This record gives sequence, structure tokens and C-alpha cells, in this order.
Amino acid sequence: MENLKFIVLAIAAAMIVTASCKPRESTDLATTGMILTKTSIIPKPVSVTATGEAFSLNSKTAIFVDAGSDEILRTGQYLADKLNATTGLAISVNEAQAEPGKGSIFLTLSGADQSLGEEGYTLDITRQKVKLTAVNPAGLFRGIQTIRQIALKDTLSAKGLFMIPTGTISDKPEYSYRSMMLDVSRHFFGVEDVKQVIEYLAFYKINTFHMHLSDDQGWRIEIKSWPNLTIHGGSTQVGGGKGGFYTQEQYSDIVKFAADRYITIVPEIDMPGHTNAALSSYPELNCDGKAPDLYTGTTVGFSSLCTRKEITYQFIDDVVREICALTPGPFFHIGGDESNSTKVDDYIYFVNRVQDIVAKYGKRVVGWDEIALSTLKPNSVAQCWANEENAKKAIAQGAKVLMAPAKKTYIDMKYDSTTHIGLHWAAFIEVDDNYNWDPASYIPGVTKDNIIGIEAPLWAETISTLEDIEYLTFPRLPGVAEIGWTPVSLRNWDEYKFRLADHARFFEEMGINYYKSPRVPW
Ligand code: TNX
Repeated sequence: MENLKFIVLAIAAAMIVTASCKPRESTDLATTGMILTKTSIIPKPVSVTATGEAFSLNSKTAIFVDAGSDEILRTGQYLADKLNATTGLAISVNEAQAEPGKGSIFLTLSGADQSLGEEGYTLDITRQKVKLTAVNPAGLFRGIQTIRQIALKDTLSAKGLFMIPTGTISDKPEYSYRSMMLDVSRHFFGVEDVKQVIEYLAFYKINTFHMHLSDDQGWRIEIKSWPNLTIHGGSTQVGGGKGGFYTQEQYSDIVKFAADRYITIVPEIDMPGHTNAALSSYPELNCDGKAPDLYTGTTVGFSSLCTRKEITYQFIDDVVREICALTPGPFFHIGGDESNSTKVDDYIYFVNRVQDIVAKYGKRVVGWDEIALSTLKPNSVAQCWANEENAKKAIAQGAKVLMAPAKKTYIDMKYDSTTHIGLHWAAFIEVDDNYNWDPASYIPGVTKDNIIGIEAPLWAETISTLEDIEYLTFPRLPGVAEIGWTPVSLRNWDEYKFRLADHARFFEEMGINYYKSPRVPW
């Protein structure tokens, strides 16, 4: 019986391979009536032309990459590792001496369409081979995520046969900054958990990982010139657990792990508010010279650095210098939110001085939208989370806006009133609410040209394990990734929800603890 089923499926597969359908414009490689070629790519590519046949991924398949580049070889190996893990095949990676032949997956920078830019790629799939072309190695890395998502498992897969539907995909992102933030301060998450999150980001072509490294409850990155920040300030967390911190070596390891996936780390030191852990570690940072106790609750807005003391700026200079030296990316996030116990004049004076310090170390400032109250440098970025007037102030000063409206992208918000973790001060955010909006028309007067990108922040007051992170992140992260990558004209919840439902197989394969939203047809 099993054998008969196999033969029938084999015949069906052979028919797909030989059937020659007319190429058609589509946003999917799906070919009507042929279950085997149904694909669900997230984020949805810009252009897809399906040709209705299939490339067979099997024990004879080999990956080839341009010769002479360790960087591209690494991307080839990454693809091989992922495909081998999910298929059980042993696909090898080779440097191509000439154009590789039948049965190959070829990753190359030659002949790329220059208009696809920094992260774009072209994928040409025929029955004979798969060819991935990009202007930059980053584009190849984005493109291999598409290959991972279209290598289809079916009954034949038990026999070592996986189908990749044929056609051409030409793809590039809508926004250059597509980000997730993880708060490692309210609860600390170790290096392995962080790397796991970065792996998830890579799968959805997200290119930025914002680490909220300090807050009232904990200081999480070693600063050699101010060691008590972590020894004392990193020693607890919300609820009074033991907290933790990254040594500089561990932070560098995270930076490298992300860079290997073309993901930029944006480190955040939140100031002048959200600084109780620092104030508790060094009495001289307080206006009254007295160090407060460590804090393990979840109230916001009560702490402030002493903005009129010179030592405050020496402290910030040291912190920014040490972190910038470990951070290759162009951004440094200065926080700046909810400084409710800093006078407005002091706040403005403070943010202006801190922008100069960040510039001195060669980085671009990102800050929560309140920083627009100060005099922004034209290359500063205001992260719009709450106050639309602040977003307008930022663009009036020539700065860009990073869209992270709490009502849409705060993935620490509960899905509905029954969600067991998360907050709900901004909204309940079901999966469709999270997906169904356009950054370029969300705030009247803030248009696409003003926007650098989009971020989903995950605050950690109520979460303490990787399973918790996963539950709030999935399935909302794929939607945020699609908003950042795919033009709004190609996005539609009623179509997206079926692709998302299909991604349950990836969530399950990766062991992700996801929320089975009733609004998604799983
Ligand atoms: C507001 S968003 C905060 C954080 C909290 C978060 C909880 C922002 C810039 N500040 O301090 O963790 O709400 O959702």
C-alpha cells in the first residue's frame, strides 16, 4: 500500500516536472491544482513568475558558490546546514570553477541586477538548476531564506526527494531598517537565547537587532571603566531574580553571530531616565550623591541621571566609547523615553550633549520619540512609539523616523484578554491588527521618505524564558517582517493569513512555542 502510494505520487511528481505551463505573473510560485508546488514565502517577494515545473532537491544536489570568497562560502554552508537539517540530505558546498551544471544550487554575485541594491536578489529556478544572484553578499543571504522556505516536504520526502517549484523571483526590501528589539534588562536573557532569537530574525529577512541593555532593573553590559555597573547593577531583575550581564567578550560574540547573518546590532543605553541600576551602582551619578537601592518592580519614570553634573558626561563618554568600540554597526540608541523626573530644559540640554558624544565616536543616534524635543542632528533617528507630535518635530528637523507604534508593533502586548503573559496598556494586538497597517500612512504628514524602517520591540517585564519570548514573538514577527520588506500594494491580510498558517510547519520544525491565534486558518 505504501509502495503504491509512492508510485502514484512519483508519477504525479513526474507530471509536474514535465508539464510546461505558461509563465504567469504571481506573488507565489504556486501552480493551480498541483499541491506539491504550493509555496508560502514570508515576507512576500516583490515579483514572482511561476513556470509550473519543479527542481528536485535530492542526494545528488550540490551547492556552488563564487570561488575565492570566504564570505559567500559561509553563506553557502549556512544554506547547506539548514537544508540538511530539515531534509536529512548531505548537500555539499563547493567553489565553482565554471558555471555549475545540472542539479546545482549556485550562489553568485556575477551578472546581478544592480537595481536590486544592498539586500535584493534574483532567484532563477529551472528543472535543471537553481541560480541565486545578488549585488552584495547580504542579498545572497536574504535569498537563501527564500530557498529555505520553498523547498517543499511531501510524502516523497521520505524517499529523499524535495521539490522546489520553478520560476523567477526578483526581490528587494521596501525599508532598509527592519528590526526587532529585545529588552534584556527587565529580565536577563543569556547568549544562547539571544542567538536563537537572531536565528529567527534571519529566517524572516530582518536586518537589525536592537538590544535594550540598561534600565532601572538592570545594567547588562560590562563597562571596564565602571565595573560596578554590572557587578552591582546587573545583579537582579524584575521580581528579584539573579539577573546577569554580558561580558564584553560575550557581547562581541553576539555581534559576530548577528553579522554573520547580515544583522546589525543596535545597542541601547537608556538615559537620562530608566537609569536606577546605574544610579544604584555609583552614588556620584545622583544629584544628592546618594545611591538608591536596586529596583525590582515595574514602574517607569522615577529615575534620572543628574544632567547638570559634569561627571554624568564623563560617565556617558566612557560607556559610549567602550560600547561603540565593540559595535561595528552605524547606530547607538540613547533611549530618552519617559524621563518624567527630568525637567524639560535639563532633558533638552542632556540629549543635545549626548548626541555630540555619540557623534564623537562615529555613530548615528537613535532615540525614543521624545528626543525630538531637543535639537536633533539631521542624521539622528527618532523611534516613534507613542507621541505623533514628536514624530512630526523630528521630521521638521530633517531627521528620520523609525516606526514602532505601540498600538501596532509592541509585541509585549497581549493578543487578547486571555493571554497569560504580556501587558496591555497600549492595546490588545491580535495577529491581524499587528499586520494590517501601513507605516507610510499611519501618521498624517509622515510619509515614506521620512521613514527609515520599522521595529517590533519586545519589553520583558512579564517574560523570563525563551518560550515566553517565542510566544509573544510568533506569529507576529513574520507580519512585521513583511511590513518592512513588501510594498504595501502587495499586502493583504486575507491572503497573508494563509501563508502565515502554512508557516506553522516551520515553527514546529524549529520547535517554536507560538500562539495559535483563532484568526489564522492553521
Ligand atoms: C513603555 S516604550 C516603555 C518601556 C516599557 C514598555 C512596556 C518605551 C519607550 N518605554 O519602558 O517597558 O512601555 O510596554
